[in-house]
Amino acid sequence: PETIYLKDYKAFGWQIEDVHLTFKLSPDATRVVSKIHFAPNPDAPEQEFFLHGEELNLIRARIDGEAVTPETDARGLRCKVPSGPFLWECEVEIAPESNTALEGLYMSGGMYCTQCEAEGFRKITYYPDRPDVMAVFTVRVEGEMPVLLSNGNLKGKGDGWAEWHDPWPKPAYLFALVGGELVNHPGAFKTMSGKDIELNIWVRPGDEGKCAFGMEALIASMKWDEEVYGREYDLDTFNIVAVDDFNMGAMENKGLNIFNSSCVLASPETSTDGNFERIEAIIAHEYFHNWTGNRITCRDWFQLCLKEGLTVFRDGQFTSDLRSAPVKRIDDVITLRARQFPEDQGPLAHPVRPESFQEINNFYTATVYEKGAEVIGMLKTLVGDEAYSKALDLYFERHDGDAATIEDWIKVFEDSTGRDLTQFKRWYSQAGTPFVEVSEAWEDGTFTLTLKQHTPPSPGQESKAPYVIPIAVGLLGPNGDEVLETQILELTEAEQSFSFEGLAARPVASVNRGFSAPVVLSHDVDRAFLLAHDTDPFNRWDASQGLAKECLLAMITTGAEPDAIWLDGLEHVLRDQTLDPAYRSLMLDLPSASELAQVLADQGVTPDPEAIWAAGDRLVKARAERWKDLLPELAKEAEVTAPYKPDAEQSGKRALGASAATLISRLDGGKAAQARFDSADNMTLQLSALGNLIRVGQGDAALAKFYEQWKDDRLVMDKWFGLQIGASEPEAALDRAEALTQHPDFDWTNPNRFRAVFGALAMHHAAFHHKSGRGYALLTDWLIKLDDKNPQTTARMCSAFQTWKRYDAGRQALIQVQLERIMAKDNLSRDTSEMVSRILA
Ligand code: B3K
Ligand code: ZN
Repeated sequence: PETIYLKDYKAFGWQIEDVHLTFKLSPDATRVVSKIHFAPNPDAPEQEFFLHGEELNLIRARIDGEAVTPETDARGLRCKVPSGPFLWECEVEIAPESNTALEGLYMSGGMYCTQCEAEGFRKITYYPDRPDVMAVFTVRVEGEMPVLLSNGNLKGKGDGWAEWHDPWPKPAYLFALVGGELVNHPGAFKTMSGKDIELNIWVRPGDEGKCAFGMEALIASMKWDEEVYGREYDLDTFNIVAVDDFNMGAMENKGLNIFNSSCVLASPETSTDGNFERIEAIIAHEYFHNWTGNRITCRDWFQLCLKEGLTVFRDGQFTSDLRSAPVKRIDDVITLRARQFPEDQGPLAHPVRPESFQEINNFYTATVYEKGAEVIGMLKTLVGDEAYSKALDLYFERHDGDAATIEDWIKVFEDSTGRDLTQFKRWYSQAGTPFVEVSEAWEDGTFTLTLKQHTPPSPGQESKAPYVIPIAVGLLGPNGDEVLETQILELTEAEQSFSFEGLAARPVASVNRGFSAPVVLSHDVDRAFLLAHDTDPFNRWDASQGLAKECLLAMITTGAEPDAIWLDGLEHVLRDQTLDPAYRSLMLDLPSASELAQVLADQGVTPDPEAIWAAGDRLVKARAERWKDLLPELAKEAEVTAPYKPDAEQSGKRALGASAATLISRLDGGKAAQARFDSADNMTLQLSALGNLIRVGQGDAALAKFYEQWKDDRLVMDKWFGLQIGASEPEAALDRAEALTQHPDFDWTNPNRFRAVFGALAMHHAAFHHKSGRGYALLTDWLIKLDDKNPQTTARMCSAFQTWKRYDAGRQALIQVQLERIMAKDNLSRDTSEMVSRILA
C-alpha cells in the first residue's frame, strides 16, 4: 500500500464554485448525478485533473455538455479538461445495500445513511475528496421514504423527494444524506442574536421515548458555546439521526449529525448513568464541531488534531461546567492512562500530528484526540485563561471559512500573546509519553525541586528534544496546611531546578496538580500525607492511586499483605461526608490490571497476568473484610430516594453505592446483590447488581432473567453480551466469550455487538492474556472473519495486541503466531494490514 506524507502536501489544481447532487435511492442501484463548476486554482501547482472515486460504476461523464471518456482505476479518474472554468457532469451507480464497510452511502436497518469522514465521499461519486476543497452543496434526494435529509436548510419537499441547500462552503467529508421511515423528537432554540432554530432527533419508530435527554443536551451545548466561546449556530435547522450500524460514536456532518444509536438514545430503564454522561458529552462534541471542524476545518488529514484535540478539549470544559470538574479530570486521566499511554509507549506510537499514514482511519486515535486535548490544556495553562480566550477569538476571526493547519493555530497564540511557541510545538511533532523525575533538596529554609525530563524512543524517532512542560506545584507544611498555593513551573530543559525560599519547615510537595501535563511522574513523596491533606482533589486521588500501585506491586512480587497505612488513609477519606460521593467512589477504584502490567514493565519486571489478577482479587477481599462496618454505612448514605435523574449528584451517589455494594457482595456471597437486582428500577442499578452476581459466581439466573426482559432491545443486549465476559473469572470469561460468538443474537456485522464481545474480552486482562493463548486465538479468528466486511472496525480492534512486547516470551510467541495469521489472510484490507504491520515492526 502507498504511504502518504505530510511533507508532500500540494494544493488541488481547481476550486469549486458549487456542487449539485441528485440521488435516486435504491438499495442495489442508487444513481448519483453530480454537476460541479470547477475553476483553475491560481495558487496551486500544475497538475493533471484527478478525481477520487472508489467502487463506483461510471455511467456517463460530460464536460461543458460534451460527453467525455475519462480514464478510471481503483482510486479514481483522470481526464483532460479545458484550461479555464468548466462544468463537470457525471452519473454513477452504487449499491448501498452491499456496503458492509459502513463508509460512503450504506443501509442500516432498512434506512439509508452516510459516513464520509475521512475519505468516504469518494465511494458516493467522483470528487476531489480532500478537506481543503470546500464548496456550497445543493442536494436533491429522491426515494420512496417519508424522511429524506441532507445538510443545510430544507428548500422544498414533495412526494418522494426533498431538496436541501447548505450555504456554508464545506469539504466533502461533512456531506450527509439520510432516507428512511423515521420519526422525530422536535425541539427549539433561540440563538443569542434571536434566530429561531428548529431542532430534531430522528429515530426509528419505537425509539421516540429515548430522545428527551439528547435534546436537552443539545440545547445545553448550544447555549454553552454561545456563553463560553461566543459561537452561534448558523443554519435554520439542526438534525440528529440515530443509526444502529455505525463504526464509531457519531459524526459532525454540517447541520445533520449522524449518531451511533448507543450515543444518543437514552432512558433510565435502558441506560446507565455512565451512558447518560457519555451521550451528553458526545452530543456536545459533535455540536461544538460546527465551529471547530466545520466553519474552520483541516487543510489535510495530518491536521486532524486541529479539530479533534480542540473539540475534545471543549467538550471536556462543557462537562466540567455542567458536572464536577475534579471528577471529570480524574475520569479523563483514567482514560488517558488506560488508552493513550499504552499507545504512546508501544509500536503504534505516533505524534499528535502524524507525518505519514497508509489509511487515515487508523489515526483517529487516543493520541490525536485525548493527547491532542491535553496539549491544548497545557497551552491554556501556560498562557492563562484570559489569553486563551483572546487567542480563540482571533482564531475564529482569522480562520473562519479556512482549511487550516497546526501552524495557523500556533501562530494565533503567538500573535495574540507575543509568546514564542517554537519549543511548545514539539508536543505536536514528537511521539511518546515524557517521564519526569522529581528530586528534592532542603537547606536553610530553602526547598528545591529538581525536575528531569526524558522521552523514550518511538517508531521512527530515536531521540527527543525537551518539551515545554507546565508542572503545577503546591507545597504543604508539616501540619498539612498549604504553605504555597499552586504555581506553574515551566520545565523547558532536560533538567531544571526550582527553589522556594523562606520556609519554616521542610514542606511536602504536591507535583503535577490537576495533572497539568500528560507525563509519567516519578517522585519519592509521602503519598499517605498527600492523601490526607492535599488541597488539590486530583493529586489527593492520585496519591491514593500511587499507594494502590505500590501495594499491589508488593503483593504481586513478594506476596506482601495489603498496605494498612494506605487503607486507613483511604478509610478516612471515605468517611468524610463533606466530600462528593462521586469523588469517594473514584477513590475506591483500583488501577487497572493493564496499568499495573505497564508499571511492572517500566520497572523491568515482566508482568504475569495471572499474578496480577490474583493480587487484585486478594486486595478486594481484604478491603471488604476490613471495611465490613463502613460499607453498609456508605451504602446507606448513597441511597437515592428521589425519582431517577441522570445528573451529577444522583449518579455520584449511585456510583458510591455501587462501589460499596461490590465489596459487600464479596462478604455475603451475592445476597444483597440479588435483592438489588430484583428490585432495580433503573439500568444503572440493574447492571451493577448483575455484575456483582456474576463476579461471585451467582449470575446465571439473573442473566437469564435479564435476557428475557431485554432481548428485543439491541443496546441493552450489547450490555448483556459484554458484562458476562467482563465480570467473570478469567477462564469463565473465555468460555463465555466462545459461547457467545455462537449465540443466535451475536450479529457480528453490527459493530456495537462485535465490540460488546471482543472489547470486553480484550479489556479483561487476565482472560485475554490467558497463558493457553485462547483469548488471542479467538479474537484473531473473528478479526480475520470481519476484515472482508468491515476493515475499519477490524483494524481498530487489532490494537488489543499493541502491548504484546510487555509480556513473557511464551505469550509473545503465541501473539506473534496470531498476528502473522492475520497478515497471511488473502485480500487483507489496507486498514488492518497497516495496523498489524506496525504492531509487528
Ligand atoms: N469526526 C468523527 C470521526 C470520524 C472517524 C472516521 N473514521 C467523529 C468525531 O470525532 O466527532
Ligand atoms: Zn470529533
